[in-house]
Amino acid sequence: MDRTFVMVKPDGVQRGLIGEFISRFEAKGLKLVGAKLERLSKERVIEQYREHLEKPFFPGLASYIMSGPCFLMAWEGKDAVAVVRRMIGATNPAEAAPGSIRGDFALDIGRNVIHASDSPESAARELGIHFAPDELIDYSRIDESVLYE
Ligand code: IDP
Repeated sequence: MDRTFVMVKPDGVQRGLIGEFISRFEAKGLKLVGAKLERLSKERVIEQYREHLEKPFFPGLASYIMSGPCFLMAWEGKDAVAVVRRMIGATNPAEAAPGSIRGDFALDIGRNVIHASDSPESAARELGIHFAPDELIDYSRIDESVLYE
């Protein structure tokens, strides 16, 4: 089973969309193994988005992510990293497929409501940035016996 890091960005929190997004992942069959509401420090934003540090949009991205609380989650399931990336849709909401989260709930690349890790390596790195090991919970969900072959 994969684990992936997902974060409702401040615009998603302010717009009251946390529950909607959680419902989609739960309905898919993914298992929530960690969650918390937090304001990210500048250091944490730099670590999270270190590949974009030199990009012209980085200052705007950093102030957006620090503009209010984020809702941080860890989700587990078969191919969870790839599945969640498809569920959130393309980075630019204008190009995100209808039915995806960004396709259904956002318009602007600079306010795209949600983040999810883009590879298993990023997922491991990002979960390590945002969660202590004891904040990720191992447990079975009752429906696992019917979800998987
Ligand atoms: P991702 O979030 O789909 O993985 P990345 O290319 O890793 O996309 O970009 C990280 C975040 O940086 C995006 O989700 C978006 O919030 C922001 N971003 C990326 N490109 C732009 C841009 O051209 N203008 C403003 N913000 C951008």
